[in-house]
Parts: sequence; structure tokens; C-alpha cells
Amino acid sequence: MSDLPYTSAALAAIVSFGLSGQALAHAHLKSAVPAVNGVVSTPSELDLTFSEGLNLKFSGVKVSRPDKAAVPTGDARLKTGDDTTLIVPVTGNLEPGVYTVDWRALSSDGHKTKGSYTFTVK
Ligand SMILES: [Cu+2]
Repeated sequence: MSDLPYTSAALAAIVSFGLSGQALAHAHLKSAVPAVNGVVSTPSELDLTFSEGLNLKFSGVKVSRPDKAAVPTGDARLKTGDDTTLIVPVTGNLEPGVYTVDWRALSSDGHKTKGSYTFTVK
């Protein structure tokens, strides 16, 4: 019976591997420009790079001002030759403050993810 704990540990390792493998298959935000928690001058566009290719039709962002009002943005598009990067033009000038980006993504495997982050305009 002394080998039982080892068996459980091995099973646990397999299970957690399986779960993380599955999680990796969804579109998670890997990086952004302006960066997550970054401090920048007013940006002309937002670039969000995900771990998976996106379905543009069901992916997008909502950008909110410090006072929660929506920031006008142009139509989101995918970077040419790279369907993991979503580009969102920012049409107006952004006043200094903390902005919130709420994103949603549909990865090409059909899974939906969403999240949010902030950046600061100095
Ligand atoms: Cu997935």
C-alpha cells in the first residue's frame, strides 16, 4: 500500500496537465499595447495579442474613460497575417487618467473568453 500516495500524485499531475492544456486552448490575453497597467501618452490604437487565433466577428473591446463613459473607437480588425492580434483604433484624444479595457474574444476553436485591464494616460 506504500505506493498509493505516488499513484495519487501521478494522477493529480495528469489531471492538472490536462486542465492547463485545455485552458491554453482558449484565447487568453498575452500582451497589449498600451501595456496592461502601462503608462502612456494618448494612444492612436490598442493592440491586444491573444494566445489563440480569434474570430473577429465575436471579438472586441469596450474602452471606458476614468468617469466610466465609453471612449469612441473605430472598427476592430485583426493584424494582417496574424489572427491572434486585435487592433482597435482610438479616434479621439484621451485625457490623462486611468482607462479600462473590457475585452471579449471568441477563439477559432469556438470558446469564448473575456477579461479586463487598465492603462493610464499621462
Ligand atoms: Cu478553447
